[in-house]
Amino acid sequence: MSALIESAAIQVLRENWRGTYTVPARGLYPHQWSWDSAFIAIGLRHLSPRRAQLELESILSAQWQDGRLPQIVFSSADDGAYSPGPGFWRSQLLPGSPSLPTAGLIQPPNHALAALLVHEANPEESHRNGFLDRVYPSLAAWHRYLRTRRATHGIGLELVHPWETGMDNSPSWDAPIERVPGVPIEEIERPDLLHAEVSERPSNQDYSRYLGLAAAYRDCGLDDTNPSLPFRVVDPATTALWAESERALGIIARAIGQDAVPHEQERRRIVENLEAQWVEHLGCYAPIDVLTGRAIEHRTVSGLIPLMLADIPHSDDLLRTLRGPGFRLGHAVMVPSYDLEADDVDLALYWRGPSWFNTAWLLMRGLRTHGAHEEANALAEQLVRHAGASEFAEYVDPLTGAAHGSRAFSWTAALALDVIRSEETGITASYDPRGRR
Ligand code: 2M8
Repeated sequence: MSALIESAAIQVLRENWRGTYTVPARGLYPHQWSWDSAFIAIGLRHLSPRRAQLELESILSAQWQDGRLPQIVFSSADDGAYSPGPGFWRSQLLPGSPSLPTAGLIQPPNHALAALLVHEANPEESHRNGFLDRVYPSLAAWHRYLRTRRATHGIGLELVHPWETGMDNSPSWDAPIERVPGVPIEEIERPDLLHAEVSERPSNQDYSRYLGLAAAYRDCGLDDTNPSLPFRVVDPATTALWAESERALGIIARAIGQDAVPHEQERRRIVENLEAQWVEHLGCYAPIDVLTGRAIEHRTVSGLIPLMLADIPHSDDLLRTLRGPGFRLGHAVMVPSYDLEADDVDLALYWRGPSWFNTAWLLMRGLRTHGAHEEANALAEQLVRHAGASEFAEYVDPLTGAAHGSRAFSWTAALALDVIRSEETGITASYDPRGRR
């Protein structure tokens, strides 16, 4: 069974490969996306260390002078394939832009974690070709940007657009996005709807505000501290990935003879500050609306992802919430993106209920970190099974496993492959179908 899924996953990654990087999905997402590439590299490391390295190095080659890694690197000047495209961002006109056309926003920082996992898959080859020496300065500059430009209130990374969270239309962003003036609906182009059902994508109303907000950020020259930006949130999953990547940076630094201590100190600070996002009565972490100073009180999968951190004080509470009726660990298909008991949960709509494979993979690591090996094994098994059964769907119904969004989605294939191969090679304790770990 898993041999068939494995070869189908490899086929998806082959078809989506564009020579130096992988598109998330043909049609719907025709460029390189930042956090997708990091997840994809984690799968590619089992096929070819060089290809996994290239995947990461091509996103790093689009780094801005201030250190930011862009949400999207546009593969061509073809403006019609995806909106907003290179003509919207006009990145070359902005100060400090790279030579490649990119978006100005960012995405969650999972890159240093991916770089470490790519290295660990084949340390000899990685040392021989100098991978860590090459990527460390860019990754350190990325984290410097995050610390100096995006952590201004000291409670976590501040994100200025729902796209930056990677969980675009999460119910958490409904209230803060209300403040954003939208562009007129008739100006909106939706090439995405040529490739996905209307009912499975954000609405035109959402897009009106997404575009209005992106234009405001572009027009202030990507000034992260500009007081006129109407959307500013701190998000638990992004904060957890930042901490985990800072840990990885410390390990990378030590491996190449650099000072790991600043990364370890920074990680500790991030984890301490994460506590500002804990909401006791929800039993999970929740985003903060920086402009009101208040927690955004929804139970979403983002608030559970900090489980991947070994030293948080609330791991037992998170496990309880995961196992409870809202997320039904072991009973639902993987883990839903939103509380199944919420009045407005939608089992087919993107980040408002369906189960996603990247969050399942992160939670699987979290379960192992906290010793819940049987549940981690069961989640790993579900991840592989539903990836195959859904033809590597972008996301699935959390009760039935029915496929939604695009098919042949790269991070679904990559992470399923990672789970299968990690067991074979023993490089991480990620998957054991026989439940030995
Ligand atoms: C989705 O987001 C893009 C915008 O970045 C979109 O909807 O057009 C999200 O699921 C995001 O997390 C992901 O990185 C991207 C590409 O897979 O698609």
